[in-house]
Amino acid sequence: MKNLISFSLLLFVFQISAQNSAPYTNTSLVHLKSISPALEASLHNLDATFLSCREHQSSSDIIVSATALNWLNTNNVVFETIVTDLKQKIDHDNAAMELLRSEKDGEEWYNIYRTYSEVQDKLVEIANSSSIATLIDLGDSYENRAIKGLKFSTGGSNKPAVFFNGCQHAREWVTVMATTYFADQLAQEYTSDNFTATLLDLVDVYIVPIVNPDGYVYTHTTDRYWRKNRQVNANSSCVGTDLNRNWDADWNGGESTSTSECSDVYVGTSPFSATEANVLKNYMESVPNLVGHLDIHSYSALVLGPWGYTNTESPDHDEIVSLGNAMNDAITNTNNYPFIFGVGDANGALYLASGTMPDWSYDELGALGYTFELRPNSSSGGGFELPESQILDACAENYNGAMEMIIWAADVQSGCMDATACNYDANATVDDGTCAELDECGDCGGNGPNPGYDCDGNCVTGEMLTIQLEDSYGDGWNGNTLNINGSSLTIASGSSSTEVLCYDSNLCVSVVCDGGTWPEEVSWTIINSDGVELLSGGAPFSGEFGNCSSEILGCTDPLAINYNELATTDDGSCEYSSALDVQIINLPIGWYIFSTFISPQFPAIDDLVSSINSATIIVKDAEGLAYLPDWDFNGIGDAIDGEAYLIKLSENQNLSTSGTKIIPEDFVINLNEGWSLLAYLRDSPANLVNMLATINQQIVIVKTFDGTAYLPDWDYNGIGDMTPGQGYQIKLNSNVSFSYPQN
Ligand code: 0X9
Ligand code: ZN
Repeated sequence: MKNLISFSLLLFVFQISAQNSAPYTNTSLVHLKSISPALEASLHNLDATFLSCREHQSSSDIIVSATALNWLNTNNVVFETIVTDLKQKIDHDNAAMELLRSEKDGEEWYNIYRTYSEVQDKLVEIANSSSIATLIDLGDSYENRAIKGLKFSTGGSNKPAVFFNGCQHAREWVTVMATTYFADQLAQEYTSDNFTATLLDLVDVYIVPIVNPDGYVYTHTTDRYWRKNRQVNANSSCVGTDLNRNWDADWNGGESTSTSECSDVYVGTSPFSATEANVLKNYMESVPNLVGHLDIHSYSALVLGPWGYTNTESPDHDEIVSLGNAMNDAITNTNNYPFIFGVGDANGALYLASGTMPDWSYDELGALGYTFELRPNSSSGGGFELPESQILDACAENYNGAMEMIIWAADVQSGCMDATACNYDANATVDDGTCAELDECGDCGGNGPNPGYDCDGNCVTGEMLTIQLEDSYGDGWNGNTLNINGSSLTIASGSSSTEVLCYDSNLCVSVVCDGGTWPEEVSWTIINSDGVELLSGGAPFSGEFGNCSSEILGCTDPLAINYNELATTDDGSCEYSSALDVQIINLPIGWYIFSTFISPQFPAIDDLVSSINSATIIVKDAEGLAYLPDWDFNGIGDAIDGEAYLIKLSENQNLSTSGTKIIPEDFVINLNEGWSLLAYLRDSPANLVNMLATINQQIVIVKTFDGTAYLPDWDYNGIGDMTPGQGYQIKLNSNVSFSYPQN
């Protein structure tokens, strides 16, 4: 409740301070499966904002007003609504992040998206904590904010250098987190990881998380989906230049560009007319021996090599493809989140673009210039608002991809250098920590055969699964895969496919389905050889079937004497006692002290009194520990044989206890000096003086629940007989051990 109150309070406070959702009042985010040039033009006329850059020709993520939404409906355009109320979603995300903003220790810093000023603080913190990181100030933005970064260098000259930057596009928040994380990790691993230390001794690394600070601040304060910088345009009320169209590489070349100041891809008045592009250009030109550049964007899950303005292959094509694939594999293998590598329009995965930054670093500086488009791959995966829970995944993917560029620049042969390992690489000059051993099937680094199979791929269990895969749109699974028992299944094209797999029904089989676009079209069913459906689902999915609950065998019948309440499967071992001993105890309303001559079959106090639960207010033991049925609280645990208990009832009750009779002459009762509760363990009444004769010298007083007493010093027995079912208070002048006479 407290959290709810503070959450709504924060929502309220934050709405006053941040208005980045305001432009999205009454807008929705929709997803179009196919879009013709005519439809695109109509949507532009309706002021729709296009977001995604992947599969641009065949699909689009678009922000639409209520009017545009109506228009789509009345014109029978097929679309899917991803976010109904975009303003509400942005407000909600903002408020959720505010709750965590003060938590900044270690990886916590990466749990939410951070502001410009938080990132500046982090850069200072990293520089202060690392012997090889220096804070660099590249220059000021149009609105005079510092464009800062970190340089990692161990000194020396003529080393190759690589340059990484995020956030040319203001709304691509995850790129700020990923580049900062990259710097943070390099600083830490320089001291903790030999491989990273070796690389950083060979290569100078520059990292600039926010190259568009004005735009970034604007996405926090005013407009969550702002893309360009915040430079005023002469003769236009529209603000901003697309920094990634303002570089002098096919500048204004017509591929995904516009000369309209109001466009999101406005090229500016000339190359480097945008203050920030000019600051970056000057700094990068001053870096000696720059061999690689990585411009980090989101979203679409792509690795793009030069050129971006033409599909013509560049002179360094082979090397570009080799490094591009290495980076793409490293990213994809991090969390099995598939990225696609390509040059130009990446085989139609997106569009060509003129005037981009990496094409300039390639054409003008001779550095291999790449673009990353980080997670997600689609708007249904969160678009620019990748869920905060995935920030660290995206950071780890970017880290592994970017590391490949450093490895390439270091020009080392990295690999396993342990000659006894199955993946020993005699040419390796740096050990990268990947050394592995042979598994039982002789596979290097493998995990043995999949359950159900032998090493030759034969199905040794003979148990088969049929898996039916469906795609509702009929165009294949668009990169999604169903991973089950070591096999990765998909539909390459068309609407359905059936596969057969071996498995072992004695084991738990995990099932994961994800990894592609259009997950909402995916469905599948897993059926065993008896035709029983074991599991079905869509994408994304994570689950399991088979023998998954850890099974405990035993007797599951509560009436049996060997009942095991932890057992999940009955193994036929239950044993029943032909005649349970039973004692009925008459309990009066109000307080009473009771005891039993039975060792109960179910000794837990709550089980023992379960039949009179509704009338039971409290049960207490001699130490004052309590069982409170109304609170379902048992502080006593099990009733102990030979002990008496206090009980308070709201009405008279008969308590039935069943189990085995205690043999009184064999049962030793130990009582301490002072007050105790005393049980009576015989099955018939008998005079108290006779019953307690063996400890008579040590008794100060014996009392019943209602105050009747036995006082040996006065030779007074007000109690008379001890009665089965009753308990007594007893005060002793020393510790005693005794047993009752036999029944
Ligand atoms: O349009 C861009 O600047 C980039 N996409 S984004 O969604 N982040 O805006 C893509 C640049 C295109 N690059 C190549 N085609 N190589
Ligand atoms: Zn971008």
